[in-house]
Amino acid sequence: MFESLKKKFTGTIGKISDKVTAEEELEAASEETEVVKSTEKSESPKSVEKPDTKPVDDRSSETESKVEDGKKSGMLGFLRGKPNETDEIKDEKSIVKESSELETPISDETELIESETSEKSDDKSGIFSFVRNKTISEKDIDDILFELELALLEGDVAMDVAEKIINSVKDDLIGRKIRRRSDVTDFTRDALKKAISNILDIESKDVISLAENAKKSGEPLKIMFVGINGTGKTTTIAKISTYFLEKGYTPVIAASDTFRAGAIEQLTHHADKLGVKIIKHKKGADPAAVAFDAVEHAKAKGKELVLVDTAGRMQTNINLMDEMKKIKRVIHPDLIIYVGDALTGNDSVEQAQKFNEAVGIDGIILTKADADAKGGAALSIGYVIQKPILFLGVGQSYSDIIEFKPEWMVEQIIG
Ligand SMILES: Nc1nc2c(ncn2[C@@H]2O[C@H](COP(=O)(O)OP(=O)(O)OP(=O)(O)O)[C@@H](O)[C@H]2O)c(=O)[nH]1
Ligand SMILES: [Mg+2]
Repeated sequence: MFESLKKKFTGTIGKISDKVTAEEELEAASEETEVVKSTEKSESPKSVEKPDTKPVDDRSSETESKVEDGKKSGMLGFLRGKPNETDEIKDEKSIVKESSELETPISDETELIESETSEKSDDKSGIFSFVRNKTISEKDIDDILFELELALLEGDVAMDVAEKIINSVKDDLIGRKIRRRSDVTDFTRDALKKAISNILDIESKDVISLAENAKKSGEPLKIMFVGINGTGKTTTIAKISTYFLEKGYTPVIAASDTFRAGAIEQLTHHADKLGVKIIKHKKGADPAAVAFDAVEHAKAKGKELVLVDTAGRMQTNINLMDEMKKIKRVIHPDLIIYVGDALTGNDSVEQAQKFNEAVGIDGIILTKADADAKGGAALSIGYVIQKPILFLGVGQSYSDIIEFKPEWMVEQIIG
């Protein structure tokens, strides 16, 4: 689930960490070389007659060349990545030691290098993980975040959402002081988590407490399911029935899809398997009348829930959209739930907007999340219409439904 979204975010964390520390490592490496050179110059004036003449002492010429090698190895270390870096740092350290053997006094700067290199060696996250009081700049992260924004858009994340994430991460990171690579990694991960949590932070509905209130009041909780064809409305009603049955509430199902051939039979099949009462009329009957009868039945029998199945309809089909509005007028549902197919990405977000404009949606159930690698709809849909995702459909069996929790989603995609 949402693998591609996860890859994008974790890839970004890695890239930002590499970029921010790589530049600093390079500077640090050449600075260290400079320090070694200046140590030699200031501490061994006798061994060098003129700054640009050849050193008299063979060993100091060897030292010079090793220093140059050290400088190169610092650069190569950056280009090659971690595995060779340990040796290279050791080399630099031994060069420093050698230079101090040559000229007895050990300068403060040399001590500094030694203590820094030993700190590097102790750090398990990598020898070059130590950086010197670096501050993250816009230049460090701009390109990488632009790349992330494009990747999010390709992954069906809505434009507003992608922009909001990028801006929030920028605001959080630019100007942060870091000391080591792990700081960049942690800050970037935290910044992404915060940005995504804010996107998903939409007041949700606790359907169980709504059912409990309905039980106490003696009025059933009426939930109507809407959406375009084939998104999973009927299957979701069977899953939601199971969910409530397990929690001790008894639903009644209204077969208000009187339009599609086989729809009533399909729902009857589920209701029979679950042992749930279904109220149905003939194909072509008025869906609002079926829903009304189901509510009356629930009231008469003291059942806590009415789940109203409706025909799939395109948001452009005016007659069917009007029919849906009529069901709403007749039974006054407590919740209208838009059932969207996660696999259709941006389309399901746009359709949710249209259904919201037409009837007013209270919550969302995204189905087929089990097959959705992109995750764009799950990340964007709630933010775009400012309604909560209540559940995710994660398979084809009755128990394949999970409550949607923003923290869970953040954990899925950032870890
Ligand atoms: N993998 C997977 N398949 C699902 C999920 N939910 C529904 N489906 C499948 O999606 C297909 C359509 O499901 P339905 O419940 O008939 O969809 P519908 O919205 O009622 O369709 P219409 O009544 O034609 O509008 C079925 O094959 C379901 O098994 C889910 O969460 N995961
Ligand atoms: Mg159906």
